[in-house]
Amino acid sequence: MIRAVRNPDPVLRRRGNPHQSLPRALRVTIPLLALVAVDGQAATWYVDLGGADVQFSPQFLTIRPGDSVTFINTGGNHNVVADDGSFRCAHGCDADGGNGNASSDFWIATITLTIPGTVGYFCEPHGSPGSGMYGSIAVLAPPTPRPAPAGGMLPDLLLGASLVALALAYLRRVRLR
Ligand SMILES: [Cu+2]
Repeated sequence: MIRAVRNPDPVLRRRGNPHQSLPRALRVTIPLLALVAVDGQAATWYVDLGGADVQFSPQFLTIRPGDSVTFINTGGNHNVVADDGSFRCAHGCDADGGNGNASSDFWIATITLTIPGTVGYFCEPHGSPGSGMYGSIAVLAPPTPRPAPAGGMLPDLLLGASLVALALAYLRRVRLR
């Protein structure tokens, strides 16, 4: 018996046409679930361009360092360009040997962000940094271990000893009355 098993690997899942094979809700939910279930493992996020609205959707994303964002042109002449010039993509990205010129073809481009901070981006034909067809990706700082309280256990021990001494002094005074 052959059973169809859905491959949970986001890299393999991107093969073929993810826009047709994955409903919008799943494309959002799967990375979210992956993020919750496999803490610390990189996730893939999806951003649609164009289609019925000349905008990025979702317009604002918050991801973890090492996560990937896949932009999918759903219709119209678009590209995606970082405000700081760190990427310019459409049929692939300029820096990776692709062509970031705006195109009305169906195209998919994936970037991976590792440095914490916020990266703004826009579509050259329809926007500029912070206006028109634009968006941003906030990359969270990696979680840091909570620092131990200053002085370690000593303040707690001193406080405890003081309370015991006070209690003993009180008891002695009560007994002497
Ligand atoms: Cu556009």
